[in-house]
Amino acid sequence: MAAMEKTELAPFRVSALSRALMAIEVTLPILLLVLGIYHGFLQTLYRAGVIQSPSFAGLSYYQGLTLHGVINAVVLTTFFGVAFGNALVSYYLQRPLIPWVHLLATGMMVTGTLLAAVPMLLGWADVLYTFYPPLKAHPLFYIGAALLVVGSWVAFFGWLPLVARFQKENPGQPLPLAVLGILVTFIIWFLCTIPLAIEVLFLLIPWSLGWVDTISIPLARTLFWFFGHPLVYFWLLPAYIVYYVMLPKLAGGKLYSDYAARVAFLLFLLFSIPVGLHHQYTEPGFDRFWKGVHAMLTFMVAIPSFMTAFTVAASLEYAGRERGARGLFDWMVRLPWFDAERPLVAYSLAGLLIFIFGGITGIVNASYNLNQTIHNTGFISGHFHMTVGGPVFLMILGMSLELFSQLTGKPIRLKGWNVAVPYLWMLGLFLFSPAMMYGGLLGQPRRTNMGLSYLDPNSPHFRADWVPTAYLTGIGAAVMTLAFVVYLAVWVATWAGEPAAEGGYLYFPTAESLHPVASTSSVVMRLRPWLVVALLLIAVSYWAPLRQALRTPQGAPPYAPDNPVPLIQVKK
Ligand code: HAS
Repeated sequence: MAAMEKTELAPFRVSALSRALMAIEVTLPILLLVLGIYHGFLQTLYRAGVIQSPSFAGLSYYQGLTLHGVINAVVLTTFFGVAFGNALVSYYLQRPLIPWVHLLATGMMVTGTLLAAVPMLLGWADVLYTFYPPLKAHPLFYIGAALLVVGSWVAFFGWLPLVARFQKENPGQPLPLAVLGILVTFIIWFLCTIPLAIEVLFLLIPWSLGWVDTISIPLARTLFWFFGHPLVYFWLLPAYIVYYVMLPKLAGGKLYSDYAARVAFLLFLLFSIPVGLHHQYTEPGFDRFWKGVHAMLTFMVAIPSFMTAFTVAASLEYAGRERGARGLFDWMVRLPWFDAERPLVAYSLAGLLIFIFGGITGIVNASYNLNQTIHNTGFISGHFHMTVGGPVFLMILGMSLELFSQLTGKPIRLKGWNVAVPYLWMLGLFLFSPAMMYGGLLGQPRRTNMGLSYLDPNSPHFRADWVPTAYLTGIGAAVMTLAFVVYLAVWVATWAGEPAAEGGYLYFPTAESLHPVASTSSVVMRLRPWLVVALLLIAVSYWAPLRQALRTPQGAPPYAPDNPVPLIQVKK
């Protein structure tokens, strides 16, 4: 018999403590984002030759790029994942979070972020968000990053007893889809941050403290990418939760298939981790065979996204037809694209449209031979801005504002402006990313602290064919920055407004499934078997590459990009 899932739930009132902590979790990263976005914009101005020096505003090129990447890709996404998870678990399980766990988790994350900010602002951690050795940071940077990650683990562990109690008290009732989604997200996160912890604790911190002089580059990079690709699904899956669970209802319809949504989340659990070598195709020391295995598995991890494209499009078509659409494409027009009362629809639709191109370019990157052409070029920056800078970023903006409004009881102000933000951002991104990618195909590097010299006709590095793409990138980034400024205005107006209701009530509109929900005895209702297969796949795919990384010669001294001289002498 098909299981019964309760979709409509009453608003859930969180405790005063949780309310305050969640408000911090959504507000702090948005404040830091001001710095993150500013430095992203500066990168493009510098690359387009508009600003003359890589040390504009007192910060070096690599320092600005580090702030941009770490704030946008690590701090913002981790805080949002935890805040959204806290809200989903509280609402869908209708249970309060464990107060001391919530306090400990948020406290660790905030402390870690502040600790890591100090060396970044002082220029002692110009190591970018990948903190690849031989770039070396001050130990505080690594310790701060570790605290941020462990804080997010604590939050996740705090949800598990609530899930167990829900299952005990509701036999025969499936885990709400949103809860399954967030659990899969954080299981992936937990598994993939273990190799990161090993890299930080056993390689980077001792090296940074000067206990050892050199570091193994292949091993550090392999451990990093063991973490670094699954990381992108930690970013993406919260957006998928909204697309599956809330968007169909907000658009006026139903979720096409709850079953397909569950399978997609579970396939992410299987395939999002054993793929990291696709970031290392060009690195020596690993057998081609294992690079090929990771390439095949990377194509597998695209499947749940293809399923999502189908299921979400079918749900949207259903919604469009419920709204009176006729003919083949009319349903697209009927969707509430600009409904200021349902801004999450705009944030979702813009994100989905962008992700069509972000996803396709990911498949280009994954192809072993095509990757040789685009690796380390602007093509990669074009790709990831249409993924993490598309669906992920827009969902973080849209949902953070929604959560802020629910926690404070203050209705969102400047509603028309708010609904314009995702489309303005999309417009900017559709100039920025293709220009970056085309530049990449012309050979433009993905990072450069020689920006101006490429555009200066008097320089020996001058490349006339790079000029138009560098300008277009800058124009696109200006439009994206404008979109963020509008968003900030909406945020400030909302914050400054009067509450219209008591704050602290969480409510998420939730779609029913058009097709029956699977039986609770079905394998898609159980996490454990999928977890076992996921662990097996990880073991098989990483066993040999890790051995190969350990076998390659050890020992690189540190290197500072803005001062290209080794910082310390290697002891003989
Ligand atoms: Fe990637 C590099 C491959 C997805 C982020 N990626 C990166 C980097 C980042 C990143 C940050 O194989 C740079 C890392 C660095 O610093 O070096 N990526 C892939 C593949 C996918 C993929 C195969 N990436 C993502 C996502 C990211 C992300 C998601 C962030 C959130 N990526 C690579 C590879 C590299 C790489 C190589 C290394 C390259 C190198 O050489 O360095 C797949 O998961 C993509 C599958 C997606 C799809 C799209 C489905 C479309 C959907 C939208 C449907 C639209 C609808 C709207 C329904 C198949 C779901 C309809 C509505 C209407 C109204 C019409």
